[in-house]
Amino acid sequence: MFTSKIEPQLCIEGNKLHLACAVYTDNIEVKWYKENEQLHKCENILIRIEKYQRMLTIEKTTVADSGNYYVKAGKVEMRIPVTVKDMFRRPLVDVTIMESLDTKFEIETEEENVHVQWFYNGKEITESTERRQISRLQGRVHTLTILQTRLTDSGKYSIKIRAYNKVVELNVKEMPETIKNMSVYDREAFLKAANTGTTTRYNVRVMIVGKQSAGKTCLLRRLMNEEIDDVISTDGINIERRKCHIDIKTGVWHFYKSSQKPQVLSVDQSEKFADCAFWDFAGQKEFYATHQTFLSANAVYLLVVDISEDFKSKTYENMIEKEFDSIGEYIDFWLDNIHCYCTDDKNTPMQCNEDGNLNPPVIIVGTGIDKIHRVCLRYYCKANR
Ligand SMILES: Nc1nc2c(ncn2[C@@H]2O[C@H](COP(=O)(O)OP(=O)(O)OP(=O)(O)O)[C@@H](O)[C@H]2O)c(=O)[nH]1
Ligand SMILES: [Mg+2]
Repeated sequence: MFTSKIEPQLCIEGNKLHLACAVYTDNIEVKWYKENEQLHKCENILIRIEKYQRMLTIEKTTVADSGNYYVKAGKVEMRIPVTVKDMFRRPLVDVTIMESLDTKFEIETEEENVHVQWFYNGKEITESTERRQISRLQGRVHTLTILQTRLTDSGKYSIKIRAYNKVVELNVKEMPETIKNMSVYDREAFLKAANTGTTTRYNVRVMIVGKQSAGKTCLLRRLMNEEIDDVISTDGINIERRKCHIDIKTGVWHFYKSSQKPQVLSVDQSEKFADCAFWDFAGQKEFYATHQTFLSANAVYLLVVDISEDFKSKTYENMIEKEFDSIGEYIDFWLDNIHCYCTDDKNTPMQCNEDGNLNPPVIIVGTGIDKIHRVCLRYYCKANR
């Protein structure tokens, strides 16, 4: 009966499905079936005869049109498996969002490079504007992004691909009072974190430790380009924040002048710069017991040592109940202390850094060089080489 075969069909919803076969003579009547149900001509179905050709067309397919189709001529039949795939791998869905956040409508189509049209309340969005951006990624992913969504952006958004049309709702909610009342900086940070799902912050802690009157506070003041005339003995710990930022890429340290206010990094800057905080510890032995609590491995240490000091005879009275034979022994005492307390820290990423040196890094800073006579200094340098 049939002189041609119809191959299994695969199409994407919204597209036309066209089945055609040829019969032996032009007076053969054929009937079309989907599973057991006969198909008749209607708005969406076209059945045509052209001499030996017998044709069935479904104008606009849906996923529900998938199944086994049959074309029958008398007792002879031919089976045609048909699969109609969903237009979207990822469909368009309704969105509820807080004002000021970015709204993103995103779909992934089964077909590559299809022509997609976006509509807002029935009106086509023909091109990207500053706040409303249309884009196509990798040929299949199509997005409509509304930056800093406003309450007035609420409404019906639709996407049209050929005859296929899908409408979704955008519901923009007012910003809660608690967020409105935040500082500009905090609100910006909150919105950025809410938009991206993450936020990155870099913090560096520099701990300045050493014996009483070693010159810790003076060193910090000098680093900050500040005067040292009015320096008094530190009581507990003095923390200086937001006066120094470190460029993450270049590693360059930027200090702000004492006359400048502490600098708060903007949200964008905080991903490029680390806020460096200096912890200036008091050197009196009475504070040592509490200092341990603050010694963290996630820090850089500046161990300040007055190199003009006579460690053999003087340190014993001022420091803890320990005598030192040399400045080297005194420095070892501090290094042991720092590394001993810090290795207990569960947040320590590693005990040694890339150079194999113990973490945290300790930089020894010698003060009081001006108190040593030139001749002694030469001798001193030779002896400690
Ligand atoms: N000659 C000289 N004096 C210094 C030097 N560094 C600091 N001083 C003096 O030493 C004294 C103590 O300095 P600070 O910076 O307060 O010492 P500190 O280590 O912070 O002392 P505490 O806070 O009590 O632990 C001050 O009078 C400073 O002027 C230095 O390199 N040479
Ligand atoms: Mg001090």
